[in-house]
Amino acid sequence: MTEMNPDKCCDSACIPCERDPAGSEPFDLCNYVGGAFVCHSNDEWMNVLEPATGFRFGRVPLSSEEDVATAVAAARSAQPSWGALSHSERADWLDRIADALEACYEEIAALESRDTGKPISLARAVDAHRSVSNFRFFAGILREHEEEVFEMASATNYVVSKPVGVGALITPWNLPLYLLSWKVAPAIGMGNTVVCKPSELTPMTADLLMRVIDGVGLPAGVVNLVHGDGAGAGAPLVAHSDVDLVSFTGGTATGKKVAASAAPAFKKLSLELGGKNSSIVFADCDIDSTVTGVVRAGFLNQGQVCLCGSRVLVEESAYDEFRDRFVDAVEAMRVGDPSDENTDLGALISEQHLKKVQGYVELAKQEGGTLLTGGTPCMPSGFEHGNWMAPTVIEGLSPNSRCATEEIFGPIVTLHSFSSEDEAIVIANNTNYGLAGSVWTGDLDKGKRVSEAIETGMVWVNTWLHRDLRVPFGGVKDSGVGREGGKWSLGFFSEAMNVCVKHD
Ligand code: TXE
Repeated sequence: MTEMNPDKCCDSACIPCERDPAGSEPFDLCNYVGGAFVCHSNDEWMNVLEPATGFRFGRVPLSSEEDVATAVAAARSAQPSWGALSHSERADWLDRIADALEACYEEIAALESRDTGKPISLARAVDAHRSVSNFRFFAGILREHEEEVFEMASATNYVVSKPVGVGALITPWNLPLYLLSWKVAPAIGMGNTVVCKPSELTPMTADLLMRVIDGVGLPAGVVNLVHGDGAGAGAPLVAHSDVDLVSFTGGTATGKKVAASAAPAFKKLSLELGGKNSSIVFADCDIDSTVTGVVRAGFLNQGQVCLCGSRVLVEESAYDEFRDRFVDAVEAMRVGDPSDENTDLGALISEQHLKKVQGYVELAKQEGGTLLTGGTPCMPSGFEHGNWMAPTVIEGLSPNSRCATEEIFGPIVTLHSFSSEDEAIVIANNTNYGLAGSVWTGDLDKGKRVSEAIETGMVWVNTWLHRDLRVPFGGVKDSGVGREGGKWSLGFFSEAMNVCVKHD
């Protein structure tokens, strides 16, 4: 690992360049290309800051188009032999990676918590757990995967799933390893080779995954990783002529750029983008479990999950009681040190993002909203340089207001009332997004009926983020294109071919 070059330290405007007290972190990250950790071609770096403290605890390479081209070439040369393996041989490799990840479970949780600012309890229960599960799950369904056969009177049709080729896997900062593993596992499982481009804001666990992959001895070039920002590395990767497939998770605005770049070359494309999801609360719900569930849906990961229920629609007759119980529960959440086991909410990802989210508090006031709680920075002592915001609940906004229809991606929930099932559906559908949602009711038939009427990709009834990895995951409208998950991932990361054999 290249030692940090002190005179390349950050400029005077940055936060004190304090190393992690334990001093245990690899400070300068490298790319991983062709089975080796390599330096990037220029000397451009970006500081990796702890969201909670603002301290720098690493530097990430700002790689160039040249670095991207080298990684794509390594993936291309490895693809034929990797693609020639059987599903079960590749499934064995996924299990080896899962085993090795599981062995560093606590390291994943601790690193993810430091890199994203999320509470350690969440990093352990969600990020670390799902990263291991993703590899295990796809190993399992790969082994079960049987090619379909369609018989005719005079012929037999065999469906053959062939690798697509070289894939670009681009991931965001909110669930770094959870989302990267969600793409890597099925992509290589179906015989593709990949170039990963994690978010420059949260590169640490992507680096850990490369160390795990290197450690298990995965054939060189199957998985490659280029660190960098969107313009310097992401865009050249999507545009590279030898990239056959792009799986992107991130913001809608960026998704449009990715689509515009990939479309002319007819690259296979999956876009998991933003969301503005409704939690619909009917008067006949179990209010205790609903308050708990809707608070979790609204504020998990400081509201930085595309599935978060950031607009809460409550049936008129239950509104006052629900609102009061909801605000009490929000105010009971502990905001603080992400490494503290008792912390419920950590820091937001960056100062820039904090300012964006705080801007919506001001906008809400201009749009006629009333702050019921939060809306202010809340610096836990000792964390003055962090990106802190109290969980915020706003009522009185029109459901058509910008705050109620634009993705804020922070700890802000708006409350709205509705008088009928039909009105609830109209409000839920009045955003440009269509990713997820939840419905809380004692009448399960109504729960299913209302869910199906919402223009979205997935809805939970009386629960939230209850995940079966076999189901389709993805959205409609500005929330993206395509589905991943289970057989949908296997289908996306392969080309289905039909061979028709005539017989007498
Ligand atoms: O996403 P970006 P960010 C939403 C949320 C958030 C917004 C921005 O609204 O505020 O997206 O988040 C790379 N070509 N979600 O900044 O900018 C970039 O380097 C190719 C929802 O994380 O879209 C990073 O690796 N790549 C989302 C990745 O794209 C480019 C979760 C995502 O960056 C690129 C996170 C380009 N032109 C944010 N520009 C969800 N659906 O879960 C950037 N990148």
